[in-house]
Amino acid sequence: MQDRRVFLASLASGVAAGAIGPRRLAALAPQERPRPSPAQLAWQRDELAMFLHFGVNTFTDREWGDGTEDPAIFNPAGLDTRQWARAARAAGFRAMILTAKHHDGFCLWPSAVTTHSVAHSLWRGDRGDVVREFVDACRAEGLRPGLYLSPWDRNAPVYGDSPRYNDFYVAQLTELLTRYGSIAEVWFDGANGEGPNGRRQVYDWPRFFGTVRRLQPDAVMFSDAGPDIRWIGNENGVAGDPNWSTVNPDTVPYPGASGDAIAAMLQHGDPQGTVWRPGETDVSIRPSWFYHAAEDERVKRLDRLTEIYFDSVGRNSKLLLNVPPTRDGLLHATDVSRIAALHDRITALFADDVAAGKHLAWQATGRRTAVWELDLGRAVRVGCARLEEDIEQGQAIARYTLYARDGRGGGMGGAWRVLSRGQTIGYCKLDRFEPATVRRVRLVIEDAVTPPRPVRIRLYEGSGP
Ligand code: FUL
Repeated sequence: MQDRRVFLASLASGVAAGAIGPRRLAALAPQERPRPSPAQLAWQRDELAMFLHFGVNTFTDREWGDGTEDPAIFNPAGLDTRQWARAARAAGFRAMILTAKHHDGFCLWPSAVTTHSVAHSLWRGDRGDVVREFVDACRAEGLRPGLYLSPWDRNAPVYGDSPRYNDFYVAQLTELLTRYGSIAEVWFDGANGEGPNGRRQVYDWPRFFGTVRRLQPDAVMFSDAGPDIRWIGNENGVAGDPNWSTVNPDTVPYPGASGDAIAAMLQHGDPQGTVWRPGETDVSIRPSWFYHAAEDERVKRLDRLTEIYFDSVGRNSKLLLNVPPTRDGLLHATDVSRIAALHDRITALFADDVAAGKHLAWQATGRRTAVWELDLGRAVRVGCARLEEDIEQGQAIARYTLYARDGRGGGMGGAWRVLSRGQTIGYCKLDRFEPATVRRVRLVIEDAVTPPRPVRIRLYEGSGP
């Protein structure tokens, strides 16, 4: 087992775009630090993606189906994937990920290797294909499609007969990755239950990852163990603080592994990490992942969603917010209005950057320290900062303090006071603080893992709830 783990880890790091060998950071020149691939950059810049849990569980009112469902129960009479995509786009989402197959094994596309699929439901005769309608809707609304294909399959008779199930799973991956055009993200969860024969399935992760790379070289792969995107380590909508996009791949050898060191690596990443593998924060807008009418009054409130946004996007992560379709095949009106309200609030909070164009000199004060000053030109009230590193060059900042003074008496007056302190920044760090009237702002970089580069500072009046 140990050998296999080491092998998997080295494969995962080798498969990761931009991966470098497991040398110590101290030996690395800045240009050797891990950096994102174009696909990882595009993934991060989406900021918001919608997760859609949909399948036989929607009709049985369960969260984990056991694979014995009659396909005939799947009958979303009013299914309208354009309604999903329009609601997502209007609320600022840039990607969507659909559960093409959950643990029950029921396929939302007509898979040739199983009868547990939409092709054996009554919906749309035997011609239904939810994945096709989903991908078409994404394209029509300019969203990037992603697919979740559960490795754990409680229906497949060959599950637990490892080589045979791995063939079966690769056949399903191949169908999904060859029939529907470009797929932006492939989502592997780590759940791994007992097979019907009592044996555990040993997944051939190297083969799965290799299949995706070969068939969709521009897709990112998500799992606890990447190789491109890592799970953030919880389903509460909270990324770690700090949250490094670099990891040590040996710490999380395969999806589904657990332990304290793994939990910490998922939450925080590792400033010494040798591989670029940013964290994705998945959370449901409702208590459960699948739609249950009993939860219609328990859709997360706007303030909670705003907190989640600050704790994920605002901590150098990406938010994957689950909005599950109903039995009609539509997003519920409450959920749609809640994501629209979130969008309105975020848009209002970040409407007016009072620091735009106001940066003064960036000054290196040491090999790993620097100071960056802004003159806002007039006294303005601010309550929130958005800090951004140029992550195309990697992630460097390890500790900073944001100061301001009110500038009374011609711009230089008033004492410097602390607005916020933090550790790393990465793609986006959102700091909220007690609203203050400020004129001069100073970002002091107190530590960095490589010589720091100028940070983009945006300042806003509102601080949110
Ligand atoms: C987990 C699954 O067991 C849950 O049902 C859900 O799909 C979540 C996003 O991933 O591994």
